[in-house]
Amino acid sequence: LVNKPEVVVFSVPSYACQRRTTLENQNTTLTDALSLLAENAELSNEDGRGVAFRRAAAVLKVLPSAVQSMSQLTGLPCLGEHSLRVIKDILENGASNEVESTKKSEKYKALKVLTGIFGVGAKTAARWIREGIHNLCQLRESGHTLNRAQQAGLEHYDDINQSVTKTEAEVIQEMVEKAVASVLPGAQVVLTGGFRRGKMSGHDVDFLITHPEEGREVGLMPKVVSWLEAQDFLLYQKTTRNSYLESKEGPGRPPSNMDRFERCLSIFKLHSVENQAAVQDVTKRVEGEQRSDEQTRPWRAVRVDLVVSPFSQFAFALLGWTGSKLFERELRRWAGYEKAMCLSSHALYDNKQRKYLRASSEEDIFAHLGLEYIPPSERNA
Ligand code: TTP
Ligand code: MN
Ligand code: MN
Ligand code: MN
Repeated sequence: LVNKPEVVVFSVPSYACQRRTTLENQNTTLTDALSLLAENAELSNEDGRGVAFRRAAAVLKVLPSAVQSMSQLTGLPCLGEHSLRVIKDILENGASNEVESTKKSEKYKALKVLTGIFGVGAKTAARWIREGIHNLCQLRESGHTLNRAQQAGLEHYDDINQSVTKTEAEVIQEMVEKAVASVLPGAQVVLTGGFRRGKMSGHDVDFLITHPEEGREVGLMPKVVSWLEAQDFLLYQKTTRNSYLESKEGPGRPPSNMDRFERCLSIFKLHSVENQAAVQDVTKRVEGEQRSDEQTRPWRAVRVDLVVSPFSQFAFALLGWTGSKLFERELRRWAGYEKAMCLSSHALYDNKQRKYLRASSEEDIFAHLGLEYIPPSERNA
């Protein structure tokens, strides 16, 4: 008998919400390449293509070892013709022409720079590029009127495009907890988004706020914002009120990806950790800021998202705001296609039983959906 060389054949369930995706990834070269193509598609308003590349990358993220040959990929879900071609190029030539030329293209570079401005999405960036605006200098010179968010985004561009560390997220968590405790004792603050999934850095910090007595959370956000403003902790904020009740969203109308919670998109003024002590003391704070004119300034701008949820919707809101974005999308797709249910960040509706299913924890929601519970650290699809 001849010993066959060992070829690992992988097997992966097709929905990301059926899989455990940790931050460990044995195929970063392949997943970085596919993620770049996904990003380029999203920035070009081609969401369908973007999702296809994201799904392909997510499958490679859960493989227990590095892919060596195309034959190992036989039977894996979500790997379309295009993604397979990219993978093949990288395995055979060390790089993909399509990925390398995308990275270098003027359009991709301009889209990245312009959408790096807080408040500028793919559509606005595309319009500016058609007018010949490819960078911040050209934008400033164009005389375009920017909205308040974009002005703040431009002003704090470098800070906002520098990733937020776990330590910085923890400091901001303390600031938010203090604000919330001051205006509504008993209210709860939970860190969500990438940091709840165990990431060591992120593009922003996300929080979900609730109160165990339903109704007490109403009107909370403006009070939290006023408190933060009084402490000079905010560089920018825009609060949107809760519009869930008047939306008449529900079984007849599938919910949009955007939820309808009261939310605040903001930019925090975070004093550097060495300056934390000085922030407590107004006299020292003034000294610190004067010193900054000569040396470096003692604070940086950080993007923060605050969301307020009624207690009865808290489990859905927590699941919805923990991400990853692909994991969320896959949960909703699973609910719809496999279970005839409609999942949002507010509720879960069963189309067959024609009723809403209650949940007081994320575990309850996975159980309703007939899925094994996946903890936040394994939702990094
Ligand atoms: P993000 O903060 O965009 O992403 P992230 O925290 O996973 O990664 P990063 O480190 O880059 O910040 O979104 C967090 C979650 O919030 C994501 O799962 C989607 C969800 N979300 C909503 O449910 N509704 C919304 O309107 C938005 C903007 C996000
Ligand atoms: Mn985030
Ligand atoms: Mn993000
Ligand atoms: Mn966010």
